[in-house]
This record gives sequence, structure tokens and C-alpha cells, in this order.
Amino acid sequence: MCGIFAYLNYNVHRERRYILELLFNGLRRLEYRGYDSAGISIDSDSVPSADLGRNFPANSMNPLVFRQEGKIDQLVRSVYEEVDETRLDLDQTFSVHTGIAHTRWATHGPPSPRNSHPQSSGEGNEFLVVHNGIVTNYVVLKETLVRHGFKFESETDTEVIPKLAKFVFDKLSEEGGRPTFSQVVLEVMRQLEGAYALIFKSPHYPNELVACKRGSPLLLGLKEFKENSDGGTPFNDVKFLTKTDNPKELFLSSDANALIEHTKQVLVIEDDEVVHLKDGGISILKFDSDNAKATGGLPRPASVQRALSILEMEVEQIKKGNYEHYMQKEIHEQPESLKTTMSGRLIQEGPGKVKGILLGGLKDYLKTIRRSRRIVFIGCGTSYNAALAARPFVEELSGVPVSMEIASDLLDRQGPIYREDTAVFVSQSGETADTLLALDYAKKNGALCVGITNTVGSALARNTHCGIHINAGAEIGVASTKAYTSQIVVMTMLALAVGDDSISSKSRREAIIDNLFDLPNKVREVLQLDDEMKDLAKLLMDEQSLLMFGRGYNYATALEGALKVKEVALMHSEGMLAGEMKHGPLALVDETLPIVVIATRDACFSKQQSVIQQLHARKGRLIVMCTKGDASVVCPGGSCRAIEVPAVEDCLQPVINIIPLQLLAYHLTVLRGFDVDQPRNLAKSVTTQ
Ligand code: G6Q
Ligand code: GLU
Repeated sequence: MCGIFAYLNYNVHRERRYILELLFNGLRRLEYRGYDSAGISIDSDSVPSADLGRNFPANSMNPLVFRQEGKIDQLVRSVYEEVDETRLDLDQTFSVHTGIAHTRWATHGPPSPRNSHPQSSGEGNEFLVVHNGIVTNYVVLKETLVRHGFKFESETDTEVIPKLAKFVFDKLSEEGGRPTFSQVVLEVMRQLEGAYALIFKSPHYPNELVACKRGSPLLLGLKEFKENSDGGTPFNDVKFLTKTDNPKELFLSSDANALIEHTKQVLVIEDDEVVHLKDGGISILKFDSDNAKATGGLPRPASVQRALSILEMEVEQIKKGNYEHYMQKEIHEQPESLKTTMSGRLIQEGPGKVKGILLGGLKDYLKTIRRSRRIVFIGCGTSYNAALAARPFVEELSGVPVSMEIASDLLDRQGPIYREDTAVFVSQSGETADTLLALDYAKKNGALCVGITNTVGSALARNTHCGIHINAGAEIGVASTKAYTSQIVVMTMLALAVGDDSISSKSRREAIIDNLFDLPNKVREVLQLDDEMKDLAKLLMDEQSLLMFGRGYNYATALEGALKVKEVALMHSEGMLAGEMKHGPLALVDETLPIVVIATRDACFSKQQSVIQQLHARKGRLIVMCTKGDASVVCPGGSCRAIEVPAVEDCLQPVINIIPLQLLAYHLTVLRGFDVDQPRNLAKSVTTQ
């Protein structure tokens, strides 16, 4: 949800037009996270007003603020209209400049230009802030600031932050010394409660930026040039953040997607770190709340040395290529994404020899997992469904009982989690607030916490005891597709690794490993159903509702297929356990309501056949997903429509079965004319509770 982005060019000449476009592009890259309004701030060509009664530094420029409700293109249009009206010189060149940008996903106050960010300290924009997250104590702070004469213009919680910054700045300045920008921010942090990633810009500190975070994600990207000329060769081997006068460009962003086209050298900013960008240097200070509270005065930050890491992604991952939509691209790239997920982790030492699984991030913990009293899978939405799909196999191979928890429900109930439990957290983004809060909860209760995520450096990856990256590559469509199949495969590999010591399951394990090797080919095969699913979508596009029945391994497929249809095609759809059909849902069945029944060959096949018969007996309008060659078995005499899919081992069948349903949801969305990649009201990273 929401994105923040900033760009600082140092000793690199950039025109205002270039800076604007770079900020807009940064926002476009963050667009997929979900937002309802956007804004930016850059410098004008006038100096700050003397009426403010302040001594602004000589090189200080008035910040310009542009904010709009709606899509980024609306912001872009309004910025250029204002530029035309005010005759702002787009060709003006800056050798050093700071710009900040924001996409907002409203939590406090409806989407509107006034509630958009950057939020301001007031007249003269002495402090500007872009914020991702929620300030939980904003009411108290606001009351105090109002008592001190501050006038609030927005309904946001965020507005207290720039106003507090100005209050702190004024107070510290009156007390004698001129605080540094980071001192102001550290003092603001001391008073803020909640979750946030923040970037500050101020004409009191021209060409400086300060960023900090607690809870919400934030990355720093660095591009340093060798030659003292614009666009010289970048250094690709900077390891540590040392202050140099080398020309450089610095970026701050909520995620790597907005950085990758500029640089691969990044730093994942940790909670309570304050990053100060100034004069070509990057200093990182650690906020110590205990210290701040104990002394009651200004926090005494310790400076931190951090090494840069290299982003392991390519620019192509964030481009649509030849596809119309990211969701379409991500569905079709599943043969490759699954290959990457398994790469280096499946071992097969020669034909007929040792077969096994190597999960580097987990190997020291396998014994503990085997000995645990219970494995608890915890996640939300699609990630929960992926865990549900893997559950039967994890139970089978580990011999440990597996229970399922939707993160928010676990927290609502304060459900039991014990020291002897292994809690497995599944999250594509690794930033989902509910999942992260459940992680805190499980940690406090002493469970071993394992993370399964697609996002290297995410809060989930950093805060679990151990884990596995799914390595599915950037997933930009809000509807999760390739991450789902990769998550299932990772959990299957987890089960194989945990059950590795059992002799009785050896042949089963080996058969599954063989199937895993061949899985990308089978996925390629099932993707050929694309046109067939498009035809089916044409048939269903005007329906009000769609039911999906599954059981066993494919109960999750029914839930996930229905979730895809409702979230992107905006059509009511329910996934149901076929065993529960007779206990209620059967009342809905008539000759008009379309029902998808998943009846591929596994231990539940004969039960699903009787479900089909019972639905037929009520003249149900059936679409049956079955194993290749079974169409005449499940739909005798063409009594229903069949979707034939290739057969794989039962525990991997959900990976195959979900793909036609992903394609169906995609085509339904296009035909019904809805936004595929950014469905109404949804966000990719759900960073608020
Ligand atoms: C599904 C959605 C959504 C998502 C959850 C959990 O298509 O993307 O259901 O799976 O919001 O997100 P994470 O997997 O990032 O925790
Ligand atoms: N809570 C802030 C607001 O509503 C920030 C929301 C966001 O993360 O975009 O303005």
C-alpha cells in the first residue's frame, strides 16, 4: 500500500524536466502497490520568503508542492499545466537537488489533493513529509500542536509529522544551537507512535534529505560515477557507504521496483535507522528509544556502518514485455518462475542415484522442525491458500500435525502458540501487516518462526529465525499468480526436507522430486488452455456468481480460483469444500448458476464423482476440471463442460489446477472491462491492519 520515493542528484547536472520525469517514473513503478492519490515536491527558482522571519541558508530554494487525487497521469497533467501557468523553467539545471514523491493509500481522510502527500508544516513549506503507514498517537500530537498555534489543513494523521518537525526545529533553534536535519527527525521520531517510513525535505536544509522508518519498508539506492562528468561510468563495486565527492545519484524507495532501472546497489534500511543524505555523504544513525526516554532529552544516536547489497533482479522483470498486462505476463512466466524457485535446491546425483532437497536457509533447523509438537501455517489471502494446498503433504511427510491460521484471526483470538511449535509465515511481499504482527506474537510465545517470502530484505525475511525465499521474481499484478505456485513448490520442498530421514517414504519422495524436475514442462502444457479459458470466459462474463468446489489437495485450488475471480473480475465467486456441499450450498444449485468442480485423479476422485452426480441430479450447470483423458468419465455424453489438465503427483496437482482458473479470471476481467493489474480498492502490499 502506498509508495514513497525520493531522488537526490549530487555533482550530476540534471534539468528540472529530467528530475520531474524521474520522480513520475518512480511513482509509476510503485503504482502496483495500490494508491488513490499522488504528489511530489521539487525546488522552485525562487528563494524562500523573508516574511517567514527566518534566516534560510543562502542556497535555499522554495519547495514546490503538487498533489492530486486519482492516477499518476492526472498528477502529471496537473503538474505540467501548473508549470505552463507559472512559466517554471523546465530547462533549468541543478548540480544538486532533492525531490520527493508519494502515492497515497488513504487511511485517515478521503483521497483529495489536500490529504495527499507531501504534507506540509504550513506556510513556506518549511518541512515537507511523505509517509507510508499510520501514526497512532496523532490525535494527542495534533491537540498539542494546535495549542501551540498550528493550523491543520488536512484530515490525515501524517500532517502532525511536518508540523512537529517545525515545532522541534523552532524550539531547538530558540534554545541556541541550530539542530542538524537528522537531529530534528530523531526528536520527531521520539514522539511518534505507529508504523511509518518517512522522507523529509526542508528549505532549512537545502539539498539534504532525511529518511527513517519503523515498520514500513524503505530502501536506499546508490549510483556513484567514476568520472566527474554527467552520465560517466557508474561504479558497480561500491561496498560501503563512505562520503565522497564523486558525482552520484541517490534514491529512496518503498521497494526495489523503483530502483532497479537506476542501480542494483542498495541498502535495506532497518527499523529505527535514520538516513541523512548530505553533501555527497550518507550517514546512518540508529534511534535508541530507551536511551531517549532515559535521558528525557535529545536522543543520542549511534552512527551505524552498513554494507550495500546487490539487487538480484533484472529490469525486464518490472516491464510488461509483449504482454498486455502484468497479471497475464506473470501467469505465462510460471514455467520459468518455478524453475528459478527450484534452482539449486533439487539434488539428483546421476540417474537412479541420490535424490534430495537442499534448503540452505533451513538446514540447521530441520531437526527442531521435526521435533516440534505442531507446525502452524500463518498467512493471508493467496499466501494462506498456498499453505492450505501444501498442508496435506507436509502432514504426510513430516508426521507433525499442521494447523492453519489466517494471521488476522490468530491475532483477534490471541490463539495459542507454544514454544514447541514451528510457526511458518507465508507472504509474497514479506510486508503484510497482519502477518508481521502475527510473527511478533509467535516470537513472543517462543515458537520457532520460519519465513517463506518472495522479497529479499523484507521485514518477514529479516525477522524470522530462518526461512526460504521463493525466488519467483518481481510480482507486479496485484492478483498473486506466480508467487502462489512457487509458494506451494517451496512448501513441498520443505516437506521433502523435513521428511528426509524417513525410510518408509523414500520412494514417494523420489517420485515427487522427479515430478518437480518436470513440473515446468507440465505448466507449459496447461498454459495451452489459454484460448479455451478465453472461450469459457466469454460464456461466463455476464454471470453474477460462480461457485468452485474442491476437496483434499484441491480445496485450496477452489478457494484460490474463486479469490482470483472475485478480486480481478469483480464477480462474486466462492470456493467451497465439496464435502460440505450437502450441508448447505446445495440449496443454491439450479440450471443457471455456473459451478466449477475440481475432480482430477487423486484419493478423493471417487468422492468427487459422486458430487458431480448429485449436482447433475439437480440440473447443475457444471464445468469439471479433470485429468487429461477423463472428460468422458466426468461428463458422460457431454453432460457438462470439461477442462482437461495434465496429471502430476497428487501433492503437485494444485500447481497445475490453479492455472486454468488464473487464466479464466484474467480473461473474465479483460472482457468485463476492469483493471487487471490494479483491481478496485486493492493494494499489493497490505501494510496496514
Ligand atoms: C491475492 C492478493 C492477496 C495477498 C494477501 C497477502 O491475489 O495478492 O490475497 O495474497 O494480501 O499478501 P502477501 O502474500 O504479500 O502477504
Ligand atoms: N496514513 C497516511 C494517510 O492517510 C498515509 C497513508 C499511506 O500510507 O499512503 O495519509
